[in-house]
Amino acid sequence: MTVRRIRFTDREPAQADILEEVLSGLLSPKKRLPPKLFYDKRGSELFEAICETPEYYPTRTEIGILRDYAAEIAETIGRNCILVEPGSGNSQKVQLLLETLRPAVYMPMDISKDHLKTSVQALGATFPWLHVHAMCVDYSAGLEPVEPPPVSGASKKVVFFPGSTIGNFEPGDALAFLRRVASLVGPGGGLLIGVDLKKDPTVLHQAYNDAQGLTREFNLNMLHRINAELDADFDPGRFYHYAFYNPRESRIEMHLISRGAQEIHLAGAVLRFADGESVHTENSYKYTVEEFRKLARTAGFRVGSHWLDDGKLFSIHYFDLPS
Ligand code: AVJ
Repeated sequence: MTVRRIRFTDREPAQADILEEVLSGLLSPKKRLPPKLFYDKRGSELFEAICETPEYYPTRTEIGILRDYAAEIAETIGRNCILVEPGSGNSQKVQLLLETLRPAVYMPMDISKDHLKTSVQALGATFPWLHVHAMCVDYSAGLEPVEPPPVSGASKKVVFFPGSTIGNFEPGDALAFLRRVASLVGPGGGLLIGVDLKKDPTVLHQAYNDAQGLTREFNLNMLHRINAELDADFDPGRFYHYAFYNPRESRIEMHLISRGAQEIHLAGAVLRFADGESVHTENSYKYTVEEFRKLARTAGFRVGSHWLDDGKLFSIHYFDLPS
């Protein structure tokens, strides 16, 4: 049995689910909003612009590692895998691997339907031999709906999770996520994952406080989005972007800080903000190579090779499960 060359499954989250998450986050004693809400159309564009800034090193560094080691990485994984990418965005990074890796099928998953549709079309045109099964889904709600279609000649399942997106998870949630990946790929399966490394806190600080103010716009865009999609009346001009490295927790924290006391209306609820009160919008955890290998081992993986850039800013790891 084979799949059609391009398939699209739509499980886009309903507005009602987003509203529920936003409300519960903003009604909790420590206000928070989930980082996945950054990525509407404008947010995705801003993120791509952040990746071009001199300060934000992770994306270009990871791309450099993928370029330099594509052949070695592909050889480590082996041909004809079922390649699953949660949070694939514009699928830019996987393109550096496809020609050498030659997967039996590529399964990009993303919460943003427009982004996904555009990138699937581009992939289809650039890689005419490639089978694509795209899914519009919120993978943070679980990897269960991702069960790949049966593909003839497929060797094993491999999850590709670049970009240090794993850094958005609390360490306990990161472990739970790795366990879910392990159960998705099963015996013989693998995980290729990009992880940002611990480094000079000033370098980290600058990466989330770029001089052009794009990270600031990206953070504040969450409020614009909530206004537009959930009928709220945030004045983004009355919030500061505040991002810093918390070395005790090994994480960048991004916050929106209320300038003065204010009341915001959202779907019939009244939200009160004290002067200086924060909405925590993102954590971005940093690991050493050893710390991350340990986490993967705890999740049941066998640790394999890893690849770094010369500056040791970023890491890409391959882990697998014995067959
Ligand atoms: C896409 C989650 C890896 O944490 O560095 C960039 C997002 N936030 N600048 C990160 C982000 C602020 C990014 N991740």
